[in-house]
Amino acid sequence: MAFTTNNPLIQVEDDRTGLSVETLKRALADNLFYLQGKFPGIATKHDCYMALAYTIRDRLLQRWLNTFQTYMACDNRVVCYLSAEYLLGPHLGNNLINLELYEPVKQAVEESGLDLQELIDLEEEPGLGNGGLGRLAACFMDSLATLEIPAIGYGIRYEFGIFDQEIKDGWQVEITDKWLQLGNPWEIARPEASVLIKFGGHTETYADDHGNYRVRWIPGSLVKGVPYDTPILGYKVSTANNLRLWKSEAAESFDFRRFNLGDYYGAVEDKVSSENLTKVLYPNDEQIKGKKLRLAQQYFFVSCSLQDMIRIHLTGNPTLDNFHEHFAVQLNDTHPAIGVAELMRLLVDEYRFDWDRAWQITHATFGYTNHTLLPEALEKWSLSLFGDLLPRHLEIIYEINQRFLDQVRIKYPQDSGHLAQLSIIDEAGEKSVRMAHLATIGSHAVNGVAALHSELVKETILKDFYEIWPEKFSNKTNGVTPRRWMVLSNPRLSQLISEQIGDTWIKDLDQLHQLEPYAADAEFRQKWQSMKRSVKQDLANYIQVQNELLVDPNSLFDVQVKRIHEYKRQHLNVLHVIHLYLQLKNDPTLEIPPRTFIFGGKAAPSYYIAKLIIKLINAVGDVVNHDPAIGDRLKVVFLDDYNVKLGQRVYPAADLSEQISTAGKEASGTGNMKFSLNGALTIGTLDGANIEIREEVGAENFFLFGLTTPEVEQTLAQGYRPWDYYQNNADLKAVIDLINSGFFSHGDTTLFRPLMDSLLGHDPYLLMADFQSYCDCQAQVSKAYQDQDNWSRMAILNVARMGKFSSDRTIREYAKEIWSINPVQVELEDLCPDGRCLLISHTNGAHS
Ligand code: NBG
Repeated sequence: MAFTTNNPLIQVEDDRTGLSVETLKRALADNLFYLQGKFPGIATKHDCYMALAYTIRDRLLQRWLNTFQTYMACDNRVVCYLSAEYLLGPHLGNNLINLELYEPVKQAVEESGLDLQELIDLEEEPGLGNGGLGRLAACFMDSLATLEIPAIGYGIRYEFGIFDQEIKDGWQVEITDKWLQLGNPWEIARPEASVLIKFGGHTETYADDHGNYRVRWIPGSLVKGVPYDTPILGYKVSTANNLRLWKSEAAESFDFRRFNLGDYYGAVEDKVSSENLTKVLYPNDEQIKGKKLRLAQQYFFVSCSLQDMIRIHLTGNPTLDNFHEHFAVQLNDTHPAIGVAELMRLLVDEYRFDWDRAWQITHATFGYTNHTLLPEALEKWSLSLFGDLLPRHLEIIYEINQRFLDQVRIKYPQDSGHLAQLSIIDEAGEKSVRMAHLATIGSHAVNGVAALHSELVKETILKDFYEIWPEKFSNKTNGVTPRRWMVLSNPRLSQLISEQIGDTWIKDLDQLHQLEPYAADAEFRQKWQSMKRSVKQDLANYIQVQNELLVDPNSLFDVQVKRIHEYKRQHLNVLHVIHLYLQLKNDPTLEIPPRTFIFGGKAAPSYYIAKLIIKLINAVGDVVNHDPAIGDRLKVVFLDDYNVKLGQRVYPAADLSEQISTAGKEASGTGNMKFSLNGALTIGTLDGANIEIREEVGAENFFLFGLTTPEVEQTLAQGYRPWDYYQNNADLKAVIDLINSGFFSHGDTTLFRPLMDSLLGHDPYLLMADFQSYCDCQAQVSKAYQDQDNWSRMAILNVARMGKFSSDRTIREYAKEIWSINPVQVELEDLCPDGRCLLISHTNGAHS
């Protein structure tokens, strides 16, 4: 943006918006001085990162405010994505890509004597999520903005995100994640938009002015929700949507009444307990039963968000009667499902709607996405805990349930079995509220996240609901954003692709199809191989520094990075490593390509078996990596603290992607997509989105093994006996016996017993049943890797055929089929026409 000074010959760029290298350099120095309070001589690298981040944020603000303005001016629908988790990853690099500013900024930074990559690497990522679910929310925010769809992301501003992982003596150690310690330049607090949230207490009935029966909630305590906003910019568009995360604070920063009574500590305690609400993200796979704080977090952010939507709605509408026309609210799993009861409460108690109209509005507003079938992950809250925290919501849920079950009775007059199956209240054992039932009943649309998973949702956990409302159910296969997961993380690959087919694929991933013919082009395959080699060298360098281990970039990089969980079967991978190790020990002349096994992932702090799997990986690595008879033929690496940043290093360098969950257990997976989009081949089961990936890339370019979902069910139903597999398979027996002998644990024969006993005893995830098929398939992988030319041909075909898995495609489907929402173009217009703040020119006319 340029404005003219008194001298019409001189064009001066505004320091806060200008895009030339000179202006960027000036802005950097300016921000270092005025925002960080430093000059180059005393500034730390982190100060320089902050100055650069503010420089980029300044260039986002115009778009962000234009986006607000545009949405206020038009009465288009807005989608509100409610998610307890956003695993965003660092902002700086991504914003440079989306603003198309990478090159000029790189130059400006270099000319200022700094290194752009070094500054990018300094950013502490906001780890406000556990894994796939939170990362999906982040990819969705990127796609929503890129597709110019009006959207607000709502969530929680955890002070401590997912813990940092260190590996000590092979064990996981958790360190608190202090991501806010050095400040967060990407957010702006909006205390003026704070809201109050009630908890506990009791309810009373009364008759209103018209003699109607009403309920009033007298809370036991109040907490204030303060919004912190972060712009989420789309790629090559002016749309910057808002991510609004709520922080809890004491309603009064000090309880003066108590203070005056001399109860100083009581007053402080209130403040502390209010602030605790958004202190920490709960790791998943953790028993959440009885964790009242978790339910309080969920209610807190959902109520803040709904109140915020209502405020926005009422600025342009006289009543809430058309709320559902203005907002489509998507529930990311059941974590925000309390929203159904909360919107009913707001409409009925606070805005005095009659029940039926309130229900129509609520039902038309919500959509619910299910992300897991694992019984232990399905949220249930005991009635007593629920009633203590949210007494009014419990009454509302009873009323919703009553009315719903009345309909069920009419449909199935003879059958009380259905009532118990469908009820929101689970009467078996300690009575509890089933959040998935509340979400399903309160939403007009319910979806799973991959084709198989959506079918299983209909056949298993929500079967009885599907019978009543088949039209409510659909599938929306997950996707990932190519901006972060290709352009940003793999510039070498992206450049190679763009040289061949132009760069339209970045916004229209189906264009990757144009690469297909090049798979048959020997010259292109050569280029591909040398590109891959240098990407692998980068990771090898990282491993050398981090793990003090030399790995050969020509070896097959066999990678499994994801949360550690028994159903994901990292231990099946380890069994194969040991099997290969034994093979090589027994026959040193064996011709197999050298492999580097790379693992990464966090285990929930209280999930003992998952932590033992980490220990096993490291213990096997310790032996294998130092066995001179093995040399460079096998290496095992555990990368600590797997997060978005590390993912960006790892996916590009993989040759083989391990997607080996027990069939039927992984709802979708999204890592599987990132690998394949970066040219790794997959070894996988017919689970989650693997099935669709295989369909797209072709069965001949995918390494398939293992039981199918129906075979898994059948095997278990027939009385599965893992011990028999152990007894009857000499290779498997040798592997298990070696672990049990203490070979990997300095002679300690008890260390890995719990894990081995579980495998031989009941093996709920059928490792024993899938072992042989997995090893056979891995042998095919080894064979295929020996033909490098053909391997690269398959890799190119993988990339060329992965267009379906862009989150842009996923979001288009949600927008059309669930949200009925259209894009709105944001025009970049100058809010400060003379290049200075309007307020100044209005008040003193200094810039006429
Ligand atoms: C996870 C599934 C993954 C899926 C992501 C995103 C939860 C509850 N579910 O398979 O395990 O890819 O959600 O949909 O975290």
